[in-house]
Amino acid sequence: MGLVHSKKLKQAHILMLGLDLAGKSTILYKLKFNDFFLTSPTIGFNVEMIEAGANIALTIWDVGGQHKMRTVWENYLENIDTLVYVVDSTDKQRLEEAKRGLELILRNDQVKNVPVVVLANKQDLPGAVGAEEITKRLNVKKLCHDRNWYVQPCCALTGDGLSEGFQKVASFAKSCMKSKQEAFAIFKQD
Ligand SMILES: Nc1nc2c(ncn2[C@@H]2O[C@H](COP(=O)(O)OP(=O)(O)OP(=O)(O)O)[C@@H](O)[C@H]2O)c(=O)[nH]1
Ligand SMILES: [Mg+2]
Repeated sequence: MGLVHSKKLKQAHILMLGLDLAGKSTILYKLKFNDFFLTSPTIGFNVEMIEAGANIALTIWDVGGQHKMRTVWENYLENIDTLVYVVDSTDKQRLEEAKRGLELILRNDQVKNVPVVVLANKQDLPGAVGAEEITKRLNVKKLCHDRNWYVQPCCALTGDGLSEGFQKVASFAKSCMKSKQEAFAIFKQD
C-alpha cells in the first residue's frame, strides 16, 4: 500500500460502511498514512485514494455510521466495485444491529452482485469475537450467497490484517470491474 503516483492505475470505487465506532475512519487513515489518528464521529464522509498493488488504486469512501447517517447510506451505493463492512468485534450487544445494517445495504438493487469484505475490527481488545463467529452472527454466508465475500480479522491501531483485507478488496474489485466491462460490451453489441 502507498501513495498513488501513476496515472495508469485502474481506479476502483470502494465503499466502507458499518455502525458508528466500528473503526472505519481509523482504518482509512491507517491505510493512507500508516499512522493512528484520533477520530471524531464522521458526519458525512471521508474519501482517500490508496494504491493497492501494481496496477490498481482504490478510492475509498468512508461514510459515517451513526443512526442519522445510516438513512443516507443508500446515496453512496452507485457503481461501487466492492463493499467493505466494518464491525466492532467487541460490541457483542450490537452485532445484531450490525447484521441489520448489512442486510439493509444488500437489499438495494444498486449493489446486486457487488462483492463484500467484512472487517472484524478491534481484534486487539480482550473478548473480541473472532472472524468465524462474526461470519455466523452476521449471517454472511446467507446474505452474500449471490456474490464474492470474505471476512478478515483486523486491528486498525496496529494495522494487523488490513493488508490482507485490502488485497482481497483489490482482487474482488478487479473481477467486479471486469464483469461490468463484459456486460457493457455485450450491451453495446445488442
Ligand atoms: N482498540 C481499538 N480501538 C479502535 C480500533 N479501531 C478503531 N478504534 C477506536 O474506536 C473508536 C471509533 O473509531 P472511528 O474510526 O472513529 O469509528 P467510525 O467507524 O469511523 O465511526 P463513525 O464515524 O461514527 O461511523 C476510536 O476511539 C478509535 O480509536 C481497533 O482496532 N482497536
Ligand atoms: Mg468515522
